Amino acid sequence: MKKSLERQWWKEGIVYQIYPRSFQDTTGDGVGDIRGIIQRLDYIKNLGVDIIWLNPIYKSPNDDNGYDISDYQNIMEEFGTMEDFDLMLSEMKKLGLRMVMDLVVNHCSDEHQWFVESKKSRENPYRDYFHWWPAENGTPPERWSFFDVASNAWKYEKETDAYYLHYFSQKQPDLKWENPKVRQEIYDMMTFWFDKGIDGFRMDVIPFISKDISFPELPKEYNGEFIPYYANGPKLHEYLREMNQKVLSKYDIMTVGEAIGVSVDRALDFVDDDRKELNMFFHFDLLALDREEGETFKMRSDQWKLTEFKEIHSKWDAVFAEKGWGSMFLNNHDFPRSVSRWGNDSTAHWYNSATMLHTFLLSMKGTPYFYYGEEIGMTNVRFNNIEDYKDINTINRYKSIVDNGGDVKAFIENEKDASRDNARTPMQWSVAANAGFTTGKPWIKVNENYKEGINVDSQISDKSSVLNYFRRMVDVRKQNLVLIYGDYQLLLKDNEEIYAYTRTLDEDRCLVLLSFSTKKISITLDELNFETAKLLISNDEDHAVRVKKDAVFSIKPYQAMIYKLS
Ligand code: TEU
Repeated sequence: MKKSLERQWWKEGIVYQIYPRSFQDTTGDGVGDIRGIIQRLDYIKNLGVDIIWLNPIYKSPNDDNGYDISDYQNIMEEFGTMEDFDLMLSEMKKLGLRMVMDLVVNHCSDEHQWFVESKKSRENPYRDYFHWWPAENGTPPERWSFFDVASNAWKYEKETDAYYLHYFSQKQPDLKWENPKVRQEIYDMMTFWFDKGIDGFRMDVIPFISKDISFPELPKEYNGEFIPYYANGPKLHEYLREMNQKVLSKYDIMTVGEAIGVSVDRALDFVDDDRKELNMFFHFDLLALDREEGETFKMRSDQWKLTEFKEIHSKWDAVFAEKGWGSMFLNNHDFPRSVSRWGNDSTAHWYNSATMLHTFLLSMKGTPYFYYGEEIGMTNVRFNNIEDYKDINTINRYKSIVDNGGDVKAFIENEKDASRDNARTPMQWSVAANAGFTTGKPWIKVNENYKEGINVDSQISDKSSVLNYFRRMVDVRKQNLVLIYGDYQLLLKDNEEIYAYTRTLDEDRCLVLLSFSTKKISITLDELNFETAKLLISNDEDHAVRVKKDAVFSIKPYQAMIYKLS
């Protein structure tokens, strides 16, 4: 049997990602908390999902909303206590929900005890936990940083007359994985959480943990493409195998790496079952589709094409056809809301496109990951003013534009589509003040469209809501193993409006038809046998008319349908 057909709970499960800061506040401080998550577990269970992934909840000064951890074995004060955490975990277990935590170990916070010690003196026992460049060796070779105003990943420290490396903000120093003590600390910390009973880790920027630590000067070909030059380093797989052997292999858990910079040809190095490294990862190809070439944050000036979208998914499906396993997602805390980005959030098309995208994620091979609020079709907030943005990424890029006399107006326009804060606004629970998220002042503004039907309360009682479609579609996936394990085959490859594919497992075969168009489209699919076809789901009451003889479909704007063919 193909390895990819071996049944596993993490292949059959559906993941629901929570950004705890924005999910549910119970204390009135305007920040979501663990008690809030506990309060909403019944809601989550009723969605039909199985696994909850929590963005970081560890102690953190919040320079990058928890991705700067100052204590890996404690809880962020704003979120609650370890008792709250233990209660949340046991409540989840009672409901049969699994919990995946975020593992952020390329870097920690500069307020972590390790770094506080490390910067004290060159002789400090923690000195070698981080990458230091002594100033007497001259200015360190250029390294680019994501969140640094000057895009410089080296920060000078006077006390010890040396620079430290930070691929992200100045408050996120990179850990030195080459030091076995660092690795052991991390494995012990992972063991601590597994022993509590968590079910896995999502691994933040995992390919960055290994670097060429001789820090060579960048070659001429560099041209800003930093990933091939100073991420995915020489010891990456050695570390992942060691981590697997020392920790992961001891538990029935799942792992998903955030595989920035990993292309199809290297994919199986991470997730081929025989290599014993990770179970799944998130690739970045889709995320780059609507951005300028080589730019993470700049929107493309022309429109992305459906054929490109199909090509990415077909290419990645093929990689995992025999071994390994994929992961499917359309948004997360780093990228804009899926309906605004891949669908169409105008009044006319919001419902159909949000439900069409649900149909897509839940009918593809690979574990589907949903992001809180996606189930109700939450949209981009599109802030007009820099003061409304809370994300260090936007704020520091803004500062750098101001410093360089750049076009501030164009920057804000770009952020309306590109910013991470689009996806970080509070969960929209009801029409109550602040969408029922908090009784206080929310840490980030709520999207006002909670008043116009984009909230849980209004949708839960409405049979034909985005939310209830989501639940129906979850059911369809669960009832049809073919949608989980079946082979994927693309049809109508060159069609720019309709995404059509089949899924086949032994005798079972489904046809998925998805419109990405604002127009009514006709297609012919005469190569398939529709004799016994049965409609499993459609997001439009007045669903496609199938003319039996020549299999002509007339598909409405953003319509989605799944037919069981045999
Ligand atoms: O993101 C890594 C990453 O590459 C992002 O910088 C991404 O390119 C960017 O967010 C696009 O807008 C991870 C986390 O998911 C992110 O939230 C953290 O800020 C980052 O690592 C640092 O830990």
